[in-house]
Amino acid sequence: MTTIKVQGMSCEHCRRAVTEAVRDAGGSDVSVSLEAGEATFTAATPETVEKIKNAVRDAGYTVP
Ligand SMILES: [Cu+2]
Repeated sequence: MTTIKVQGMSCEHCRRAVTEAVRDAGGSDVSVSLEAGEATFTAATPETVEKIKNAVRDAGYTVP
C-alpha cells in the first residue's frame, strides 16, 4: 500500500473526485481520508504512483 498526502480536500465531493482520479490512473484498493488529508492505494509500480500523484494534481488538489 502507498499513502500520499492530498491537500485541498474539503468535502465528500472532493473525496470522490480524488478516489476516481487515483483509480483512473491505475490505483486499486483506494481509500481517501478527508480528516487525514491522505489517499491510500495499491499501485503496481513507482511510475504508477507518480502518475496517480499527477492525476490528483490535475483534479485540482495539492500533492506536496
Ligand atoms: Cu469538495
